[in-house]
Amino acid sequence: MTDQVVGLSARDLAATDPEVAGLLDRELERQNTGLQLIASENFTSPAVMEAVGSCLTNKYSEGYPGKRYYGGNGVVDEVEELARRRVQALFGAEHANVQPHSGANANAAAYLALLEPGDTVMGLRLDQGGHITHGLPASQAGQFYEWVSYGVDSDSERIDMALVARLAEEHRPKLIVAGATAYPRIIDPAPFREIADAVGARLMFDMAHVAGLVAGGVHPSPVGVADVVTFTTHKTLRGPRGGCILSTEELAPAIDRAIFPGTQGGPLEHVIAGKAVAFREAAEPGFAAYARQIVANAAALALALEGEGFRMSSGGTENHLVLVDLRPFDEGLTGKAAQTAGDAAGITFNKNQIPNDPRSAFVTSGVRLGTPAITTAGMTEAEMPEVARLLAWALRHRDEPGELAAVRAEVAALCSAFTPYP
Ligand code: DSN
Repeated sequence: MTDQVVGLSARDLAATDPEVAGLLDRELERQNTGLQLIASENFTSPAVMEAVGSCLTNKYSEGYPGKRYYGGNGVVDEVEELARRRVQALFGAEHANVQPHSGANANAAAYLALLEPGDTVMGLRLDQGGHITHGLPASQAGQFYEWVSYGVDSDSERIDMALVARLAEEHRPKLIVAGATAYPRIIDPAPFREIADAVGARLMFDMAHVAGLVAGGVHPSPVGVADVVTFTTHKTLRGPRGGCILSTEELAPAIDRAIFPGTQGGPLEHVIAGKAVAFREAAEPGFAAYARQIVANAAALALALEGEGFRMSSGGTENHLVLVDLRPFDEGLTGKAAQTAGDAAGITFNKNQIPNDPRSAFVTSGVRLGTPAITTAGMTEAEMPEVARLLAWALRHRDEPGELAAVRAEVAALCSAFTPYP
């Protein structure tokens, strides 16, 4: 092989593209030495990353196993079938589509399969934990469908199921969407099913955040309850970045058509191989223990944060995240300022509105912290008081670079015993 064969001599990234290699090194260092508390992130396994970085990235495979538009897809068909079989077995689903590039794509396709433009859909308010694909006016779904939003009860800050029932009765939606992106409690699919049945609506459950908790048996499964279940593979499920749709057999043709050719072209078979690896990992007995530990860590973190003067929205957590009201800790502290201080201290999380937040989504009075990644790194309840102490220290001294540097050093010391990619 000569250097004239473009690219094939470029086997070593550090030698051929030091600029990109240097950036990857810096990001690896950040992930290894900081506290990764973004609730929707995780550390996937080297086996998953090997599959995602494989030769499957070279292959075009529009269509589905056995029905492709291009040749050469014998192996790819086996990869995709394996991923489908594994995820169906993992969740007990009648049908699976493993091609969605992301959770947003999975949701867009589910809507395309189930709705006509102008149909009425119900979803959780975005400022009370819903996702942008659950009706943000600027989103594609927000423009195509009529959204009616339900919310949380203002005292308990839990989903107000009486309101869901009343709005469903009043608006007769074609589809009810359950699921959230920033909600610290279990979402039980059963009462949503009852309400959907009472008004003749379909039920979709977006379990992007809790797919790993469902796989680990810690949260009730919406599979077999909802008509369609969408999720991402990279959050609590700890796979590669991507999406997936589970459905009844009856809806399978509509779901598959809605992904291809409805909303996507060529699938990312290298990512689908990574999904297959992750589905196998999630079926191993150790994964249930991991899922339990995520939740135990979040509960311990909530207690420790309360001890530092923060308030937990809804009074605590039953899943992988806490939604923290910063105001009792410091009335003047915004989520935006907290996120910036956290970045300087090596503690990564995101600003997030709390229910009935007087501040905008860009400023916020709250932050969202999650435990999937630090649990993968090996932390347990024992480390949570230290995590809370470091966070409170950084936020108390958010305008003092020297103090933030001192927190950064202690964060690195803590993380040196919990390094995801040594
Ligand atoms: N961005 C994801 C989250 O952080 O919840 C949802 O898509």
